[in-house]
Amino acid sequence: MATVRLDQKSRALTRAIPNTFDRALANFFGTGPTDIELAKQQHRAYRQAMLDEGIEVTVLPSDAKHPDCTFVEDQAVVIDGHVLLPVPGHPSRVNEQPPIAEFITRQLSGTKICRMHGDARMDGGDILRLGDLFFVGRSSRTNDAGIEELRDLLTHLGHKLRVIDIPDHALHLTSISSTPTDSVILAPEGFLPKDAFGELPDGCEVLWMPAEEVYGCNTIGLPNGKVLVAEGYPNVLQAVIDIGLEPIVLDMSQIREADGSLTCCSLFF
Ligand code: CIR
Repeated sequence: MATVRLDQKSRALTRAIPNTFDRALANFFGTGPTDIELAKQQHRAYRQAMLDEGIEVTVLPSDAKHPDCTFVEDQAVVIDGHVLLPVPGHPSRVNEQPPIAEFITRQLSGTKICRMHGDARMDGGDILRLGDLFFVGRSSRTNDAGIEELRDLLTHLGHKLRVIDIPDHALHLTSISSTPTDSVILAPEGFLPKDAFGELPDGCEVLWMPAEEVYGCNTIGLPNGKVLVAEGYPNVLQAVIDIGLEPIVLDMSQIREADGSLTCCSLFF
């Protein structure tokens, strides 16, 4: 989940891989998972890696009617303890949300929950946080009305929002970038213009990776100086080591087949 600072990552919600995972949407990184058992194993290893690093991990049951239900990042936006429930940008994913909304509402009781409405559409995977600066992708899943609803919440919380146009050959902003720390953005060459993120606060930087390592640019930085990275992206691996992080490398091959990256599979709250 890319809407929390490092120090806010103590609890993560995940959702098990359904037996229908081979029918997940797949139009970008993959052509569809072929080995559901392996996907489940990879998902277990992902959860275990977070548990091993002291994150409290909850697993919601899967929902066979929704092959993409594992990708919880898209279904709720949690910012500084406030919750925005987006209308997901793909119709097949709209009804994944109720159990996630119910869980988050229970966990953050007393918090005001905002629900997107009307024509607004957004997938949580289009939001990226760098310290207290936010970016949102305008994509095939996130429209201007959705962006304005996010902006209202961020303005209320005193945060700034910058909009980035996502090219047609990418799904979400977090499919092509991440913030392994609160001062570093990893992004691939050739997907976004070099000035896409605008002028960054002092001490912050974008580390540009080779285009062929686009999938590897999605990482999850943890509060203890470790970082989850996908297996198979040597430049990304070296980049996180060079900024002083200790990588934990995970095989994400079957999850990638469904266009899912590391952050897509969790919701920090
Ligand atoms: C989809 O197309 O919606 C899923 N197959 C993948 C969602 C990945 N989520 C993300 O990038 N946040």
